[in-house]
Amino acid sequence: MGYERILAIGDMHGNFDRLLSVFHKVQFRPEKDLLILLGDYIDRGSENLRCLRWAMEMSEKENVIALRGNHEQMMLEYYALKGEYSDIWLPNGGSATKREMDAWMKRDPGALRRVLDFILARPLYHRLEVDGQEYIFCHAGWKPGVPLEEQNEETLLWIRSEFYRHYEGDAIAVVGHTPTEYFDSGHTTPIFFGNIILLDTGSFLPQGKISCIDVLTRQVWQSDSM
Ligand SMILES: [Mn+2]
Repeated sequence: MGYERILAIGDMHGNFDRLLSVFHKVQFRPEKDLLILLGDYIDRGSENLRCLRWAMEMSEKENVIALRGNHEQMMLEYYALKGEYSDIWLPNGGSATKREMDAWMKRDPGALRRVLDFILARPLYHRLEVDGQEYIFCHAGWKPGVPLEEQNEETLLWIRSEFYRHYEGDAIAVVGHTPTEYFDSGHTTPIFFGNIILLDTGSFLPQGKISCIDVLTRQVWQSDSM
C-alpha cells in the first residue's frame, strides 16, 4: 500500500462550491494518496447533481473510493426499489434533487440509469490496515459487537446513537451522517470521540462546512465559509 495520505471527505449534500473549496485546499494526488468519499453527495443543497456527478467522475479514478450514503439509498429506493424508504426521499431533500434529475433526463434519457447503476455499485464500507492500525470508513456506523460482514445495509447507512454510545472497537471509525452541530451547537469541525471520527460538519447548514481529514496525521481541511 504505502499511501502518503489517506483522505476522507464527509457529507456534501449538494453544496458544490463548498466541495470545490475544500478539495482545492487538499490538493489530492491520485498517485500518492487514497481518497474515500463517505457518501451523501445529494439533497439539501442547490447543486445536488453537480456533487453527484463529481463523485461519479472521481470514482473512476485510481485510488478513489466513493461510498453510498443514506440519501443515495433513498434516491435508489424512490426510483427503483420501492422499499420502505421510497416515500421519505422527497421530504428529506430529494424534491430538489428530483427536479434537477427531471431536467437532466429531458436532455439525456439514459442519465437516470447511469445514476442508479452508480449508486448500486457503491460499497457500504471500506476497511484497511496501516502499520497494524485498522481503519473502517462507513457512512453512518455499525452495530457494535457484530462483525462488519454481518451488518445489514440499513444499519450501515442509518445508525446513530447506538454506534456513538457503544462502539469500543480498536479500529478507527471514520463516519459522516450526523452533523457535528447536532452534538454540540455551533460545532463545525470534525469531532474525535474515542476511536470514532465524525466528519459530517453540516455542509447544508448556514455556517456549515465540508471537511476532509488525513486519517494518518489527523490534519483537517475545511471549506471556506460561503
Ligand atoms: Mn448526511
